[in-house]
Amino acid sequence: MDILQDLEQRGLINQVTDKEGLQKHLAKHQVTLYCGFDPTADSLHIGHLVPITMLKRFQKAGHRPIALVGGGTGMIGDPSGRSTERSLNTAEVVQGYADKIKQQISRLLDFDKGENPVVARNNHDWLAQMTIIDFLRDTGKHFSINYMLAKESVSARIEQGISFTEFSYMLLQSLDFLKLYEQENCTLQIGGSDQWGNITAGMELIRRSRENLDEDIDVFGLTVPLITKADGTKFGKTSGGAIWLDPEKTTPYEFYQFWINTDDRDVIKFIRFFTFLSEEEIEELAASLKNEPEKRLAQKRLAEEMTAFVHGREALEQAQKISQALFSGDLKQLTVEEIKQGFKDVPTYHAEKETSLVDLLVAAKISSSKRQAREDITNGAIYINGERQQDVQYVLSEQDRIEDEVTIIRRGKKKYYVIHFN
Ligand code: 629
Repeated sequence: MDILQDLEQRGLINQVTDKEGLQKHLAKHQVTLYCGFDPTADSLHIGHLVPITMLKRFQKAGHRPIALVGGGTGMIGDPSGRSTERSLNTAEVVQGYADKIKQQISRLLDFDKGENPVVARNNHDWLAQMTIIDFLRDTGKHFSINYMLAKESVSARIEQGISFTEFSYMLLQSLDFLKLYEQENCTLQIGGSDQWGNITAGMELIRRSRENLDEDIDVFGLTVPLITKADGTKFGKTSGGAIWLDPEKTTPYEFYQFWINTDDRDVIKFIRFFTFLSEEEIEELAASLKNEPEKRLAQKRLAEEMTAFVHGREALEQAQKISQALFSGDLKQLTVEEIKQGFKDVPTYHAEKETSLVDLLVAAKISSSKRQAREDITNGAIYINGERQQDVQYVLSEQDRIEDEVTIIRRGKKKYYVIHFN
């Protein structure tokens, strides 16, 4: 099976400029392709994982992917898929984001390794050098305003308004494709469906600026679909915000849990989209989902594959350990580090070292009054580090502190509180 058939089967193709042509092109050559990532934040998020794994799929198929960081375009701001103008970041901020994003991509894609390594480029290298006169003469002259106004990214903003800055963005991305075509023989650009207009504009620029050179120009564009969820909510967002790839922003445990919580109706589709599992393995997971959904084997496999891919095997094992401890209630096996990951969104309270359980429950607002606290304890609703405590006279001591730092109180089945000691 060729790469396009594999992508098709996985549902990863939204639009292709010339499917048969591309199929032949990929069969005949080792193709250099690229995808761009603008430094608009200090981290990529899970929405970026589809194009990143796409680059890897092409690499595995023997082609040569370029990951382009938009150090130049990030200074301008892509209007694609956005209803309002972006606010500009300073050059220092964009540069800082670009460094972080390059690092992140390099960890996921193993730059410079093996036979056909992933190549990293930064469009700041050529865009920042360019003079305004060259830009308007050599690039601008190939585009009519009519063509640019007809692009979805612009036409969708006519009512709202769009600055000349964002309006011009498509020319910069087009220039990138031309540069990479000339310098790297890059003949395919991929991206999300929001990038179709920019990708086809680049193909147009390549054709027009080289039309006198009497060469066969084989360039292609391919987009992946927008990820949708069966319940209609936006993919990749939780109540806590975006799911980031940076472990400092979204811990590996939270990342793992995000995938574990995938809806039954979405899980097989997501496995096709995001993982490298074979069709046979996917069919097996689909059968398990149908016959023994309570086992959640498909969700577990998806969470394992994604957590290992983004954070590594060790972080995956830790995320599984935390999940297991929280599920069973046996928290003593956890380190403070693991507790911090697992209980990031749980209420915390700072207490004095010598404190009675009743006083702590009231002070930390776990129970609403002393009377309620005593009742909660005698009723068996209070757990210290996973162990029920029914003595109303109980005073917390060193033994209740994990690594001499924290105590986890649970009230009822699921309400957790993290107590730090001064
Ligand atoms: C210069 C910059 C290029 C080619 C592309 C670019 C970036 C592009 C863009 N992409 C999005 C981003 O940076 O804005 N103009 O966050 C994002 N992309 C991945 C997918 C996307 C897209 O990085 O293409 O569709 C998200 O899945 O929104 O020469």
